[in-house]
Amino acid sequence: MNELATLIRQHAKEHGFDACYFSRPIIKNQDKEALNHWLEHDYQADMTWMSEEMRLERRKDPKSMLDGVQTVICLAMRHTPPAYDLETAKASKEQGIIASYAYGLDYHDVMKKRLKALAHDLDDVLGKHAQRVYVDTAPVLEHALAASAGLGWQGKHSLTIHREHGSYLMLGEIFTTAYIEENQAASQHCGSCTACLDVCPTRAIVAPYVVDANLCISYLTIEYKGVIPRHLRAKMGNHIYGCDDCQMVCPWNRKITPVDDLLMANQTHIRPMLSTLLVFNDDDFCQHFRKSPVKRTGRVALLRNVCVAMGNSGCPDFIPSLLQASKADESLIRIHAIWALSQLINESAHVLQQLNDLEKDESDDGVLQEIAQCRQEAIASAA
Ligand code: B12
Ligand code: SF4
Ligand code: SF4
Repeated sequence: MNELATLIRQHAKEHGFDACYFSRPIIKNQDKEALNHWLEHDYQADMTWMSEEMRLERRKDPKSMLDGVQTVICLAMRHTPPAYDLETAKASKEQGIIASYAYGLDYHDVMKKRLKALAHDLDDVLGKHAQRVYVDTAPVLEHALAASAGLGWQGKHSLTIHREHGSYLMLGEIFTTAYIEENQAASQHCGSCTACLDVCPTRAIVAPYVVDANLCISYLTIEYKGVIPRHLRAKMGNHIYGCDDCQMVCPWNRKITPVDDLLMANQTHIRPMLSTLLVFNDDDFCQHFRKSPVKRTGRVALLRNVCVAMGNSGCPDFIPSLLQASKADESLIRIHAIWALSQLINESAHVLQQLNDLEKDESDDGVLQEIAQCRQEAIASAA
């Protein structure tokens, strides 16, 4: 590697980045075609911004993001890996699972600040040049650029894997008009492994490298704000915010070293008690998840997820708090609380009685529909 690249890497390290690689601002044709294919199948679900023409064109052409851009500096920052193994997490059913990237501060804020500070330092190193920093939300095909830069290859779960650091990483980029010699593109190291495809609870990895967001628990619990499709609820287990399952089984995450987590993992966000979350009002929620990415999802969607996790818990102790939640102001919470109750109450006759009681005071179409479906199921299971 040349002197300039070495110097930039040193600066990147000082700003807390664990990996720093360089690419030309070009997306390969096969990546453009794969993105088209993904959108044609509606794998983006409700994230309609992904198929907006202008944003799509920009995603396929990094040169459209900054006039005269010559180099994309691809950076990665590690975060604390999941603080438990898959079996333990799934077995402690009174607790919810939060994805490890969300244990601490919101990476968008932390990384953007660090990218800007690094970019500022690079002004001295690169001389007169223009630059822009991006993390996550911009129309940038981050995996494809990271792979071209040699930062890591795209695993079959679709995430970027660094040979040494694994995949518990967040990605960010600095686009610059300065020319920095590019690294060699990353090579593939998944081999014949299919562990991530096999473990995915909802079979969201519909083919190697292709994730259907409609089925992905990460999408359902974070991005999606509607009623969780009934056939997916039981498969969500106790995941209440995001999902790391496909990364937890990956052999490339087995040997990672301890991380100096700049997102500052917060112990109270690691597998919180479901019963504590379900009674959160707006103030409790905002205070508890201040500066956390969970805040972006909002209280109502989080409580929806908590109800689903309670429904999957097999713990009848949750019934009183779910009965309370089935009278919440928000119909989204009521719908999922009613479903959860129907999963936890053993006797069909008792379920039917609760449903009749709830129906009396209900006027929302969505909730009435849920009651009708739960009733049908209770009758079928009694027969
Ligand atoms: C939309 C989005 C999602 C969606 C869709 C995910 C997806 N796989 O597309 C949802 C909400 C489901 C999601 C979930 C998660 N996300 Co997300 N997400 C994004 C976002 C904003 C865009 C991704 C995108 O463009 N998808 C569209 C598809 C078509 O793109 P793609 O997956 O890169 O597709 C490529 C492959 O299909 C490939 N391909 C197709 N066929 C073949 C064949 C071969 C042989 C090869 C090699 C490649 C290949 O070509 C395509 C184009 O390059 C990026 C940030 C960004 N701006 O890029 C973050 C990002 C990918 N997410 C991230 C994270 C952390 C997650 C979660 C782990 C969070 C969690 N713990 O819950 C999960 C993981 C779920 C998963 N297995 O993907 C990180 C990933 C970090 C890393 N190590 O890679 C990113 C990069 C954000 C960031 N800045 O750090 N995410
Ligand atoms: S994040 Fe979870 S649901 Fe999504 S692809 Fe990975 S294992 Fe499947
Ligand atoms: S689990 Fe196996 S197939 Fe999936 S990304 Fe890791 S190495 Fe590749």
